[in-house]
Amino acid sequence: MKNLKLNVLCIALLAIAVSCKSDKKGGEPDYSKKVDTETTKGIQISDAEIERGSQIYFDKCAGCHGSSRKGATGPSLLPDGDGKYVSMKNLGTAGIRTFIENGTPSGMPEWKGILPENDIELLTRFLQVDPPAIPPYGIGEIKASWKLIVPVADRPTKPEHKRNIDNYFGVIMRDAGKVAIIDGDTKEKLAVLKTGFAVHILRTSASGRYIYSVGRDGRITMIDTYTETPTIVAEVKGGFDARSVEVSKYKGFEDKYLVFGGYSPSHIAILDAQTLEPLSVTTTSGNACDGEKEFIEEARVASIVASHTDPVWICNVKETGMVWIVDYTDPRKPEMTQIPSARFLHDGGWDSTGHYFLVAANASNKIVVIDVPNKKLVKIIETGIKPHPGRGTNIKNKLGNLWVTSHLGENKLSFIKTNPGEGQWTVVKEAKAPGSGGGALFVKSHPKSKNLWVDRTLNPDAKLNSVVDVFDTNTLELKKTLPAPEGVNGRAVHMEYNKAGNEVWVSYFMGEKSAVVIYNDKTLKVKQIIQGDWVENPTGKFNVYNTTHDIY
Ligand code: DHE
Repeated sequence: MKNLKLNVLCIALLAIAVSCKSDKKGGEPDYSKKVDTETTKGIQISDAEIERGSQIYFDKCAGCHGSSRKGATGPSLLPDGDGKYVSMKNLGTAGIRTFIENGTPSGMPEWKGILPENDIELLTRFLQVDPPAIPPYGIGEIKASWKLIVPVADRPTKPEHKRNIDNYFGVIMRDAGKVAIIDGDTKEKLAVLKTGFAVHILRTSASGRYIYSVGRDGRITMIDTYTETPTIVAEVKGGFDARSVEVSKYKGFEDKYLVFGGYSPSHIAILDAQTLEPLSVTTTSGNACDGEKEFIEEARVASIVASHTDPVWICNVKETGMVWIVDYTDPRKPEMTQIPSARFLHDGGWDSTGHYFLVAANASNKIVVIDVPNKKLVKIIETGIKPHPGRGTNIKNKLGNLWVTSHLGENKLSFIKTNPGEGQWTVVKEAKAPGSGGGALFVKSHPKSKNLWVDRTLNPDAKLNSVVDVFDTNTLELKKTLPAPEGVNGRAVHMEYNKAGNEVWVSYFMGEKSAVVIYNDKTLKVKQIIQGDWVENPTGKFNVYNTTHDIY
């Protein structure tokens, strides 16, 4: 019913947008180099603008609408439509602008005030012309981009310092294209490393020694924490665009192999985790999970996790809704098992036993449960509008062992029972944060904590997107809402515990006063604020021990 309401709202917005259609705006910029090609049919756009438009699109839109603009979580944005959604040409300049500026109730953020006016104006034209073709990118191209900066033989064999690597934090400075390594014990900044455009996530090797980053430019950067100052030792471009990377964690394979999940091209690449030399590439294009025999070329790899009990990674293919279990025993010829589930697979994590993997199928409002050792689908659970768990989090109370997800499309936390007994693999409880609307991206707890932390990053209300809510894991009642501390502003995003489980680090980005705020998990008081010229739009933070051992 709620879904229906949202769809009706979207259609209403669309209708308003279409009725506003007008290709001529007042005060048009002066296009000195106009190109009026056949495909553009009256839309004037130069080659340089196509290039710039592609960059903005890749950075801000491709994640939801697909690299080739054929749609994913968001609708297709093709000039002539795809028979399902309105064509961009029909929507027209003013209609496209309405969407970009205001967003939609179903989760598209409003870009007014975030994207410069010039960029919004350019996008309104860029979307009405054919998308530029994506060139091929296979193992040869990956190898050509590979840089082994410090060969294995030249690296230290043990740490050159006495610091506690287990409590290091890798912190993403998204817009700066950098990763800061911070000593979680002393809170000192140890290094700020140039890692590539808009790094998305970090993962650590099974030993905890190496930190790997991957970002929207498809670049993987490998950081060694054994050196006095953390150093980049290798890098490679696995594709044009990516969101995920993971390493082999099974006994005997520690720090051996790395998997890269490509958004564009859609492929799984396996690399040597010591050097980043590519070993194999497998396309993920294929038939969709729901038996429609629909072949999907742009089948992007979303979240990836590594099993601790088997030599496998779980790679979630977004558009096909197929969960791939990739056995890396022979990395040049990996064995792949595909499990049909639901669309579109996005983010997910382990239950507390590490036997089951739970992943959001956000376009169908479901959470998919996979029995990893037995390579089979256990259950598909309806939770709420666009579940967005991050890796989710595991808590325990009288209801049992519960895995938690937040939702992007509505104000709801869903608690799924994971241990055997009545109610296993069902939502046994729901909770709401204060205020209305969704926008929550991440949840986090720790086995030693009685708190559950939730953000509301994409809620359009600044009063809600700048706070974090803390719930009691026993009662599942709200304990406290923590506003941005004085001297800090922006949107609160992503929480991470320290190794001891008594501090929580929260990022503030997209404001004028970015920061990483460290809270005492017991008192919920601010312990320290990390700010400075180098703290530029921080997003994800990854504690080495928790990331290595999948503690969340
Ligand atoms: Fe993310 C995780 C994709 C927008 C910050 N993001 C993920 C994962 C995927 C993904 C597939 C899971 C990786 C894994 O676990 O292996 N994210 C996407 C998108 O496609 C999307 C919607 C649009 C885009 O263009 O990227 C998107 N993500 C965002 C943001 O706007 C965020 C808030 C800031 C940013 O980087 O632009 C953001 N995503 C994150 C973070 C994680 C993440 C911090 C890791 C969470 C974790 O704890 O593991």
